[in-house]
Amino acid sequence: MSDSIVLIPTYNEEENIENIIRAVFSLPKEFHILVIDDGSPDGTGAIVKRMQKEFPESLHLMERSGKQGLGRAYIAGFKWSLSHDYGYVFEMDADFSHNPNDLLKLYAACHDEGADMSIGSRYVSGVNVVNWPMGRVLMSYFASKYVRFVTGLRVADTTAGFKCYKREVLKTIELDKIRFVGYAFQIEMKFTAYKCGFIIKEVPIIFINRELGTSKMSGGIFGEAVLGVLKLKWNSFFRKYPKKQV
Ligand SMILES: Nc1nc2c(ncn2[C@@H]2O[C@H](COP(=O)(O)OP(=O)(O)O)[C@@H](O)[C@H]2O)c(=O)[nH]1
Ligand SMILES: [Mg+2]
Repeated sequence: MSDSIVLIPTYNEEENIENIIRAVFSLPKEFHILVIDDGSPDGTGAIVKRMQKEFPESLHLMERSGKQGLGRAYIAGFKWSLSHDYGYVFEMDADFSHNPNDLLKLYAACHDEGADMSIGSRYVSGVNVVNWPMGRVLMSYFASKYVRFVTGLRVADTTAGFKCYKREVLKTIELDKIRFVGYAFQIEMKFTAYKCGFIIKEVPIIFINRELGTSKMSGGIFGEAVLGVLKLKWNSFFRKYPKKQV
């Protein structure tokens, strides 16, 4: 049994999925994995099923019908994790933009250093993004500044999707009230955790653009974030957030 589960959402990641699973399972600490696959036409799910024979205890697969967006996939994964006994729940991409070795740093921040949520952050010390086109780096960097300005959230990398949550955070945040699906989903999760009084810690990481497969994010996802942040802030004036139990 492990106290930690790594959620990996996938849509057409046949080039990456096997390697990322093996990389997580070769870490010095034991992590379990839940792959949340949105019916990838390229057969990502079938690869995971084959590997489950090799890792029957530690590799889990949730198959969903059709591409429903990153946020929906994670919400389903969070609920699954809560119905099992995991104390630490991680978000990680399948494409090696997030280095699986950094799971250990994210875990340490929550397990040993008092954080309730830790974030693998690209912008906590300079800009640590490798091989993204300059336009995308600038967009992501200034998007984070914009989010900080509008929401008051004191996090440098607000759209980061490499995270660790203590179980209590996911139990307290009302998951059914989380509405966004793309980058805005990542912002909404951090903002809600902050409003509930949880301690958030950023851990510096280097984000490397994928070498295999293609990005699934689109302009619509970006648009959702720009307006979504304003909505999030506005709605927060009228919402009573559940508080962290001490
Ligand atoms: N289940 C699921 N996974 C998704 C969806 N969209 C993206 N992903 C996965 O989310 C992760 C990040 O997506 P990616 O395309 O690399 O985004 P980028 O790094 O921002 O360009 C990858 O593991 C994708 O396979 C979706 O709609 N459903
Ligand atoms: Mg990616």
